[in-house]
Amino acid sequence: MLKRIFTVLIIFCCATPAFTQKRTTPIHIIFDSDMGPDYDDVGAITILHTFADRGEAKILATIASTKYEGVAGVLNVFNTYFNRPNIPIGVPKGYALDLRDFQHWTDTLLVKYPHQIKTNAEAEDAVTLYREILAKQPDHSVTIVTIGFLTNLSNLLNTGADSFSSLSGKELVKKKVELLVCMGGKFPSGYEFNVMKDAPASKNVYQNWGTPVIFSGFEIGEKIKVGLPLIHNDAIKNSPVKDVFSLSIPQAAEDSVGRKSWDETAVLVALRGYSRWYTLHPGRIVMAPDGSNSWDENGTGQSYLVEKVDYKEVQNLINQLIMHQPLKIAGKKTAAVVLPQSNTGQPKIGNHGYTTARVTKILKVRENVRRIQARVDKVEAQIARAEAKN
Ligand SMILES: [Ca+2]
Repeated sequence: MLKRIFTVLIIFCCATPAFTQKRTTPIHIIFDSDMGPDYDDVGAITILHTFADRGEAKILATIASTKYEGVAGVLNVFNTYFNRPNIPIGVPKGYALDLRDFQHWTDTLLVKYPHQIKTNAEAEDAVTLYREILAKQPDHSVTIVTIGFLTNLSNLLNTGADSFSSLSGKELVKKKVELLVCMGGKFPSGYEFNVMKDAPASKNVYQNWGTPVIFSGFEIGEKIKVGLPLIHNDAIKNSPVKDVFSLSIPQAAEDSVGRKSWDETAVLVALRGYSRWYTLHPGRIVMAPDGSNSWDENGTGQSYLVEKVDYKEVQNLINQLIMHQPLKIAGKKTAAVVLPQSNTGQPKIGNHGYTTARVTKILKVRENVRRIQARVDKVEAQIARAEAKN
């Protein structure tokens, strides 16, 4: 029992500062997401930027744990929409899953919203980016929130010294990271998507991660359903966040009262702490070879969230947070590209009429237009130089 109390105290004191009050110093955070198969990641990245706009978070990087072509662009769409187009983006360059959404919100966003990073090749290697960023941070200062597969974090642990740091991956994590918040696992036991899709990576991380870990388990986000206030809010226009929920909610009967909020809860706890809404159950996760997990009550260093208040309190809060809109920047143009309208007045995108092939074709046309414009700019510059000489 003493060990359990000690573990709770260690996690509470070291890993979760200023939980219920607005922070005066921002949390330095790395966001690691499988931005694509599900769309709770979209709610999560919105909450991330919401707290950054409030001065409570400094986003060090947004990193993908899936590698379908376009995922770097999708992350860049959200970072650009929230006026942070230069946040570093990482994508796994080695083995990784490449799961994509069935609702076609990712390709819709890439057609409709501005993004400087067009291809995954333009993004940095996820693990290299982790090492580069962690090496520069003060000791024990970084929070990592992972809401996808554990692929990158496992690869990070397996790295050796490089030009960024003489430390191994394990040493670098232990020295620089304060807390890992993981949307993964089902507690006290069960199967969960993020954990089992890359089970060897999950096992490596859970066994070898050298800082406190808080799990937001499947059971936490499952009952919190969000997005209806967002999609019915007429004041929100040209928003990629609203577009994703508007496109996706009608495509699944189970989403009719809102999408489940697994990823949003993890980001919320990473940035505002757990103690207002949850208690911590200490121990350590145990992985089975089939990707399922259980919980070692005698383990140390890790905890999973246990509901403390009515889940609707968190649901209401997340519903509010995901309606956050970018801070107004003087002179900034409207974010979205105007698309042709159908007879019903709905944009002809995603499930409103465009197939993937159609979207791909539009992307190609847009790229051709960009190239032609670049040539025109070049010729105009040559003419201007020639005129200046004369
Ligand atoms: Ca996710």
